[in-house]
Amino acid sequence: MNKVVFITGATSGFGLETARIYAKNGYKVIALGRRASRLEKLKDEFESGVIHPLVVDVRDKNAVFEAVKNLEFKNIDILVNNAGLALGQDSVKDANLDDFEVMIDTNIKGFLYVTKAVLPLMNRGGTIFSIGSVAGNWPYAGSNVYGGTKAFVKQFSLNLRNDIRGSGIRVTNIEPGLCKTEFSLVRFGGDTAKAEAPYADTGYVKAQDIARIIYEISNLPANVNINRVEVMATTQSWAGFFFEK
Ligand code: NDP
Ligand code: 8X3
Repeated sequence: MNKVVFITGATSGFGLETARIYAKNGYKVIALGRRASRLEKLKDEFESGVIHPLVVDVRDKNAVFEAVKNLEFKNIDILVNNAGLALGQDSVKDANLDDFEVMIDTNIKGFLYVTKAVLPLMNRGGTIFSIGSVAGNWPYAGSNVYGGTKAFVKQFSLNLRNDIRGSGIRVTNIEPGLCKTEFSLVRFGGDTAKAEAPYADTGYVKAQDIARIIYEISNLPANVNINRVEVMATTQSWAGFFFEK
């Protein structure tokens, strides 16, 4: 019997590479995202019946619950709650309130809708992954609401572990630092120069690296729960405190 993995944000970046690694290793993959054409392309990479596209906006509560209710799979082994985004990196004073709301609706509310909808289908021994961020652990200028949403993801994931005690379901929060995906392109509204700048003249983690970490953790023995994993590029570290002079 093939194991089943449910991945949100499977059209790009971490989610896409995570879908690929599980599909290559014999899992059935439920791949959720808004861009149907990308999900179809992913489906065509594998034999029929491996990738199951789910075109859903995680911000749409009814659509999330309806899609999960209508799944052909009634048991899920792994949930990768990955869909999310940052919009802008301006100070609170200058930032756009609508952007704040989109981040909250996607990274917090959408994340919760998926968790609530999928949790009843999770198998004993399975794993729920949430994708937090170093931004949920460390402050930086312009991270304001984005970092706040990822701090929520971290704390909620730790609390979820307590709530599902006895279920045998594991919960792991992955907290990546600088990774090259479409994340920055989205954050800076499609401005390629701004999006490329963070990656110039430095190293970064690749989406395939995060996918591998998720895959390996899910295949640890069932008695082992990794609570949190913070992942940075070898070239990323801290700049220290700032003192106004
Ligand atoms: P990408 O932009 O490459 O991928 C984001 C994915 O999220 C896409 O598949 C997108 O699909 C999906 N998504 C966004 N909004 C929605 C929505 N409303 N409904 C459904 N799907 C949605 O970025 P990453 O792969 O880098 O990001 C994945 C996660 O990792 C995010 O939660 C991000 O915050 C986090 N992260 C990223 C880091 C980085 O440096 N790259 C570092 C730390 C954390 P579609 O647009 O087709 O709906
Ligand atoms: C993405 C990493 O440092 O841009 O979550 O916030 S960062």
